[in-house]
Order: sequence, then structure tokens, then C-alpha cells
Amino acid sequence: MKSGNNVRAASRGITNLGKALGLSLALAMLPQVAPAAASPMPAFSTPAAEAPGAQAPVAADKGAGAVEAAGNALNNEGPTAAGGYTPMTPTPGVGMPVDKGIGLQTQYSPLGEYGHWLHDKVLLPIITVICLLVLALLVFIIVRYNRRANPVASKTSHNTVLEVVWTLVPVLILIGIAVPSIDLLAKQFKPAPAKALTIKVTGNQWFWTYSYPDNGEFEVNSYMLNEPGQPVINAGVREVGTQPWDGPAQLEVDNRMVVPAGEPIRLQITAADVIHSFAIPSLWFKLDAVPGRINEKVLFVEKPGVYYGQCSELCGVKHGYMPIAVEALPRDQYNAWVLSQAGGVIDGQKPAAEEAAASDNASEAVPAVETTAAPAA
Ligand SMILES: [Cu+2]
Repeated sequence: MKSGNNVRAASRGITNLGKALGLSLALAMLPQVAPAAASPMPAFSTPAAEAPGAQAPVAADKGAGAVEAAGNALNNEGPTAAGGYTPMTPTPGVGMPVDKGIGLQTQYSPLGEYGHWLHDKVLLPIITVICLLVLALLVFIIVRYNRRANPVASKTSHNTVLEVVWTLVPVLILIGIAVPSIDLLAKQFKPAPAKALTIKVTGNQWFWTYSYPDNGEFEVNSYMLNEPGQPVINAGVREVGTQPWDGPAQLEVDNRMVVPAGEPIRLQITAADVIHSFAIPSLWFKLDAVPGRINEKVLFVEKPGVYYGQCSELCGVKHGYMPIAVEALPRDQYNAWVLSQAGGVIDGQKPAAEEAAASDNASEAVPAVETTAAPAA
């Protein structure tokens, strides 16, 4: 395994280089999106609770009042505490699909990097070489041994050396694939550390609910934003592009799933009606949401950012309109977001009493837990 690790580390170096190139390429290809990222962050606005079903004001007026009224239209938590939280502006090309992209999205979790390496540096080269070899053999035999070129066929029926080689080589190839593959599989099943933050995800027709049992049990409903000029998908939800931090259409939501970056999170996933699937390609995460059952998996986001995904199990007419937006924040900003939610409590602290001291104790509240399964140092 030692040499395997070295190979892997070297490959990751190459992968990182490729990642940098890919990112700059993606940025170059998206000039129209770049100015959005550069626009200044707006001051914090308190999202006002609004009766579900009420139509949000349309984009034309970007005044503060309209923006406030439009935000969090379907979040029934009531007015949130002021201060501390402005949604993050996503970086174009990061955590989202890119134009003309083929292959996997750039990964932002250790297991994702491992899986990306396995796919790009192990599986694809092997598949390519095998396909070319078989094609070359076929062409060679068709040309060299057709009836005209070779009228008298050979009667040879056994060749021990050849038979040993063509048995042994595929066996070795399969073992070479199996070792990292089973290793990755095992790491994906590794449970979260006991002290990890728990967040519960519930799939509904057709939105997601995020519950924070360790943070005062508040809930956030997450609906896709409507698209200007398109039929209204979610009545009462504002249109995409009406806030400076909005990401791509059909991926951006009214209330994101906010999580802390750089620590393992225990995601418990279920559904309220039919089977959905919670999937975020750039975080190497996909797990079915099944009614009456809780599926659990570790989510680890390496760095702050906004990462988009979609429901990946056909779940009804609006299956295509229940995207996932994960906003990973540094711990202190995550805690500030928690406190901006009605009933929000920093995990590991007693409700209300120490709220004032929350920001000071934030780093102690969640001890550094070992990261799950980095593929190699
Ligand atoms: Cu669904």
C-alpha cells in the first residue's frame, strides 16, 4: 500500500494542477457570470415571514423593501433575529455544472477527490487501453486471417504460455482496480464521529426540509426559485436573479442548507411522501431519501462555498424542480447563521443561557474531530 499511496499522492498533485486549469478555463468560459461574483455584498436584511402562497414582488424593483419581502417567502419560522448572516455569493464554476463540461465536477471533499482520482487516473485509462487493444486485435485478425489472405486455417488448439498470460493479466488488472475501489467503498460507509453535528434532510414533493436537531431543532424549507419569463413553479417564491447572491437558475433556492465547512457532518436522510434522492455531485454525495427509513452518511465540505445538487430519484411531476443548495460556512459564521434562525442554539451549548457567550465559545463547542477518510496524506 505504501507505494500505492505515493502513486496516489503524485496523482493528486497532477489532479490539483488539472483542477486549477479547469477552474480558470471554466472562469474564462463564463465571462457573463463573473461580474455577478464581483458585485459587493449587500447589507444584511431580515427576511420577513410571508403567508405561503402570496406572490412575491417581481424582479423589476430591487429596492431593499421588495428584496426583504421576497426573501424566505415560504420559510414559516417567522422573522429571524437580526445580524450576522448574508447568503454567500457562489463562485462561477465551483460546486455547479459548467458549460460543455464532461466528466465529474471538481470535488470539494476528501472522498470526492479520491473517487475523482480513481475514475480519471485508474478506470478511464484502463478502459481506454483495453478497448484499443481489443479493437487492434480484431482489425489485425480481420485483415490477416480472412479466407483470401489465409486459405488454410491453423489447427493449433492449445498454447499454455498464451493461456496463462491471458488469464493472469486480467486477474491482475481486476485486483489493481479492486484495491482502491473497495478502500473507497469502505471509507464511504465509515460512520460519523460521535460528536459530529447532525442535520436531518427530508425530501418532500417537491422541496427539501432541513432540520437542525443539535441547533435547537429549527427547520428550514428549501424551494427552487422561479425563473423570470417562465411558468411559476413555486407560488410565493421570488425569482432567481433578484438577489446579488443568486446562483444558476433551476439550481438556486430560497433557503439554502447551511452547514459548517471543514468538519464531518452526520446527514440523516428520509422522505415524507415518495422516494427522493439527495445528491450533490461536487461533494461526492448521493443517498436515497426513503419514507419511513433514515439513511445516514457523512458529509464533509473542505472549504466554504455554495454547492448545488438535485433530487436524483424520479419523484413526480416537479422532480426536476427540487434542487439542493448547500452553503458551507466557517464555524463562526455557521454559528451566527444558527443564531439568526428562530430558536437557533449553538450545538454543544445549553439553550438561551450562554447565547451571549456563543461566539467566544464557538471553537470549543465543537472539538476538532478527525476528518473522515482522506485518501492519502
Ligand atoms: Cu424528489
